[in-house]
Amino acid sequence: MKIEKADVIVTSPDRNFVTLRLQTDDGLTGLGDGTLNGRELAVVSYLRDHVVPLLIGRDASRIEDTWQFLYRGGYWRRGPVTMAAIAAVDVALWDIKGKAAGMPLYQLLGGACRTGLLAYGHASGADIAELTESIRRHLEEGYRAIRVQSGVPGLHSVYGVASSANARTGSQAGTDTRYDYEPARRNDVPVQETWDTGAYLRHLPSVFEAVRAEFGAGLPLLHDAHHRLTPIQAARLGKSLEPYDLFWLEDCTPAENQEALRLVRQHTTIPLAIGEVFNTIWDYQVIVREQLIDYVRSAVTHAGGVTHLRKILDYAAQYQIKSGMHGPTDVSPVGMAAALHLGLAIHNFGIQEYMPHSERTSQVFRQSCTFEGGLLHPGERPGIGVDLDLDESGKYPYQRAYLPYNRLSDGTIHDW
Ligand code: KDG
Ligand code: MG
Repeated sequence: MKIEKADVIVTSPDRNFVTLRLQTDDGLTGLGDGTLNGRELAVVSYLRDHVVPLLIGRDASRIEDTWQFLYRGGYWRRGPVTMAAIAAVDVALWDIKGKAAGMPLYQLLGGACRTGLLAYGHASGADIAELTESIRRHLEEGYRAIRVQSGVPGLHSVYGVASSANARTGSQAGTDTRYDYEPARRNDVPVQETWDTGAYLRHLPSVFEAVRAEFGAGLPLLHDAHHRLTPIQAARLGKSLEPYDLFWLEDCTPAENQEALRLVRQHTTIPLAIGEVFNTIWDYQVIVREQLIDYVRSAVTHAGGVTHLRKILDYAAQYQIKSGMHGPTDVSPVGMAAALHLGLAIHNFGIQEYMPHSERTSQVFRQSCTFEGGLLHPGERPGIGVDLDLDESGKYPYQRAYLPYNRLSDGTIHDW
């Protein structure tokens, strides 16, 4: 089972995706996701110029060996570009192995530990009325856990909050516009937003108070602070949100400063999730060992694939830390499928982020996963269960796109 062909496919059905497609000499194909939002072409070059030439002729069944070869052999280890490229190869090889065995990937990983994966959806609103409507709509769609993001009085727009009434009313013209903040905005330069931490800290507790009053005590609620707080601000936020019993507070401090979480932990019992920008087990070494977090946020796509993320999650399991894999729409259906197989097979699954892809994306990537009763399932097809329609993907060329960035009112650039 030798790798005979390797293609890097870039397509933009409402947003950019980077997919590696491997083909073996016995006719099997495998797909891997290497999408890095806003820096996609760096991974394309890494794969096309440096990795693909090494793959041709390799034994497709040797997944761990190929992982180690790409990680150690490259000398320059870690980093989001490298680890997304390695993830793409890793998942494509797992896809091939599943097809060769005639089994869905989760079976190769040990079989299902549960019937489905609890998913959380993204509700948002510029004010409480809009947020309430958005939560209601997600509940109607079957979500049983909700991420709550809110506008802040005095700020024109806030990342994670859908920005227009139109954007909150659902699918139109084949494109799901609910999450208008999420397909990175297509501009030649990134959109600038204004941020005010004080206003945010004063406002947020009243948002959760209103949501709890409306939806009761039982609904799991999550919140993402997008790395914007200092350690002491994060500690204060955690304390002020404790009465509202959050499932987690995500990315409360900048991810580089792992020791910051010690201070947050000293002051609050709010569960902490971090790691969507981490890409190796080394990024988790201190915070897992010292039990400074409760959920690992890395995606299969950004943390070296199924092979490496499984090692991170097994390490975390020794400390009762669970998975909370990153699942925005910039993780492609291929990356998402791999996450669902892994989540089904590990014991320490916690929750899965789930933002449905647009209709166009789903026409390019034919998926077998299901979402029923608030639970995701990757399906029973051999491998990861996703097909790429090459004719469809060819209709959508790459479009330059950037995430927005923040400045304070005095012009200082702030954490994203
Ligand atoms: O590429 C960045 C997005 O994936 C990010 O905005 C999503 O913070 C995010 C989340 O929790 O989904
Ligand atoms: Mg996040």
